[in-house]
Amino acid sequence: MKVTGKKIEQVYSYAKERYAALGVDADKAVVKTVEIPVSMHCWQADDVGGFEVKEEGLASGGIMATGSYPGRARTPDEARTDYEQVLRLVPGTLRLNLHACYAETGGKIVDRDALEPRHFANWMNWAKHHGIHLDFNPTFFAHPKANDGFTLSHTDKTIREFWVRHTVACRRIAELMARKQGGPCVINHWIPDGCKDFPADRWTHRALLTESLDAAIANEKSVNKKLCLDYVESKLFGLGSEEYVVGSAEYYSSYALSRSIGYCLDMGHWHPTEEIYDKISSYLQFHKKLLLHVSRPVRWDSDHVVIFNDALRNIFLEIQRGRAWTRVALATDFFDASINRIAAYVIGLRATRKAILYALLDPTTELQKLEAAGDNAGRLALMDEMKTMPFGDVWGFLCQRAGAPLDHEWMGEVKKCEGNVRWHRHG
Ligand code: RNT
Ligand code: ZN
Repeated sequence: MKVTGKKIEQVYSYAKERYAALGVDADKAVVKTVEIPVSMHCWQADDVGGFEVKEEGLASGGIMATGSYPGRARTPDEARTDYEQVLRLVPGTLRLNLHACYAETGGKIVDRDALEPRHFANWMNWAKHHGIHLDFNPTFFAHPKANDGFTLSHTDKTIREFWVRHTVACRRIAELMARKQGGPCVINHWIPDGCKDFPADRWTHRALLTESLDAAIANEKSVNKKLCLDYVESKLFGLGSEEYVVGSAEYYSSYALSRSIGYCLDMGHWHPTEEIYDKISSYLQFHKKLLLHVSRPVRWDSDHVVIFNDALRNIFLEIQRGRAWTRVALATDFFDASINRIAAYVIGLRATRKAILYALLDPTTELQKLEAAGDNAGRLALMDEMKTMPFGDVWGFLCQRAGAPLDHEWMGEVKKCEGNVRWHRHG
């Protein structure tokens, strides 16, 4: 059934009244929701493979996409075609979050420490053409010098220095991206460093990591820190680093705070039942800004496609209730190779945008009033009633206004081009 534009406006105007009765301005929420930038990760399109010309002896380095659904992007052009379709199907401001291994070096092997902005010229031109900004990440995995599980914290100085040079090279690329796009570029540093079983020395790697990060970031003055916004991402465990991860939450939150750089929390990087919503108001007492990696762990850091669930809504509700929207940067981080990859993007990005809208429609003032009056039952009742408010009608209106399809429409478009892709893309 085709829902007409007029019908969407009619149901929206009823929904708007319902929210207004709770002191919430739905028009404002809709406008603000589409303005909040969400940085879309480049790596769902090709299963975190990257496009660099590779040397021998690769390892997965702690990241692995599972599944073999056809249609993986095999070239940067195929990936960009996929992103373009995603941009058409997802409402709101998107950025593109690139990894260094997506460099285009014209068929030549260029090692990670020799990467230059020109290797990302196609990406910058593409982004400019589509009016979107870029973010960036050094790639510390899938490389011979990451094969034994340590990079910036390796006990071998030459290996550490290689990765320090890579980090600096990436920060220069990020700075240039920022200059070209006329706005800062977020660069996120995640390293896989750690080991499978009990190390006899947990201390040395952490001390070495501090030395490397200081050399590459804190004391590296050649990069403009207003343009290149550095974040460090913590993790509890990874594939092959189950017992010990050098860059733990305690390590990186302390490092970031002591060096005035940003801290990144990924939703999947904690104990299995631990969620991050409660951490936001703690970290933001002391940190200036947080980068949030929007992901969905299923029993472990599995990077499932993000859906509109409590874990996601609670994060954005926290940001709304603390009026902290300007103090967080949002980036998606999931990869599922077992389903259509464009659909994966659209599901995850639309869910993220929905959860932002859901939070902006929260009757925060009313809830906080009830709490101040000691009416805890009233607070709980209103929180639960919000779940059956006509939220979907506001979301439908937002999609229409942003020129994006409604929820029941976009999958048809993905299916239409899936036939083509299945036919052409092998391997
Ligand atoms: C890995 C981290 C990291 C990566 C990307 C590809 O556990 O979550 O953010 O997913 O850098
Ligand atoms: Zn992450």
